[in-house]
Amino acid sequence: MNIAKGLIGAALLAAAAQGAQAATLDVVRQRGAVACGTTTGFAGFSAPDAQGKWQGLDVDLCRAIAAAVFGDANKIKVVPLNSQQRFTALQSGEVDVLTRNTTVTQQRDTALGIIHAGINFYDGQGFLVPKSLGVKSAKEINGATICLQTGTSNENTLADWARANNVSYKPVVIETFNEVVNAFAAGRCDVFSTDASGLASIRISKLQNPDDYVVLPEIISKEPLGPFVRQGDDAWLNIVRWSLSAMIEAEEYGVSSVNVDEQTKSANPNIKRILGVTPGSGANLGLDEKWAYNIVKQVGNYGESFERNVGQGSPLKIKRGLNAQWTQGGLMYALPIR
Ligand SMILES: N[C@@H](CCC(=O)N[C@@H](CS)C(=O)NCC(=O)O)C(=O)O
Repeated sequence: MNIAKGLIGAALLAAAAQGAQAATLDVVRQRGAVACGTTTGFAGFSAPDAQGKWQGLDVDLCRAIAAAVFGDANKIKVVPLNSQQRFTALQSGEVDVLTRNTTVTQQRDTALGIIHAGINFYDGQGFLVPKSLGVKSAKEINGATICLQTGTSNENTLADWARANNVSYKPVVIETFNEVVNAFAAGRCDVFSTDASGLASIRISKLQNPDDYVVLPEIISKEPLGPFVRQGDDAWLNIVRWSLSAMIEAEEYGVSSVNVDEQTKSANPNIKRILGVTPGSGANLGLDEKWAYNIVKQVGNYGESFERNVGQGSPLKIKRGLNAQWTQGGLMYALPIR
């Protein structure tokens, strides 16, 4: 009787242990790399360069997490995912974090077993059209065929907007990014609709003659883009959230990859805490006290990453706009490291 009970107890324990997820930080350390889900190639945010090295604002966030965890921003494993595949890849443990132009919505943040860890790009949905269409405003696209990618929030947002504005359209929904872009380039649809950042990227990096296309002035939604992790691992959620916040706060205090060593001598108590000169924040995260120093030194602050990848130092030339610091009229407001 007792033996039988013991056996059942052991079986239950084993089943519980199998069901429980190992701590993500342990998995990451064991692997020796942070596995980040990115796009399959979306210039400025996550795409391989001519040497095959992944670059972009979202890749920088992945590198920042690696710098925080390992003191080495190169310890990343990039897992390219199309829009449809991304949530399953995170849920199943194939990736530790999604660093991939993903809009935070209430449904995604609650019902999918995943949770966001901050916002690294404030965006909104828009429209890209060939100039030859002769359309100046979204209100003139009645009756158009519109290209969209499967598994994006863009499908529903467009449907809502069209209904509210009495616009009729024919959706052409395609699963992979390259195919949907090719369909648009080949004229199989009149309009491409996705996040404005996506439209800027497609126009510059995917279309033969960018000047033949124009992004219409209307932005029809809020698309706050940010990293996602699995629910139920708060320690890992904190590491991702604070890695992003450290990049943003470093910019606020003028700490950059160029001056970070000099800044370790700063008398400013905020800078001393960010750079681990005054210890505490590293221990709080279970990381080295130089976690944020390593991020800034190896990846740069948020502004550096923005300008290099999508801003004035890049072909996209996206303006800071909503992504400027709160001190400059934008929405980037880092949680204080203290
Ligand atoms: N922010 C929207 C759209 C994000 C999205 O997946 N956009 C597409 C079109 S720009 C994309 O990144 N595709 C790249 C890929 O599938 O590799 C969302 O979260 O649903």
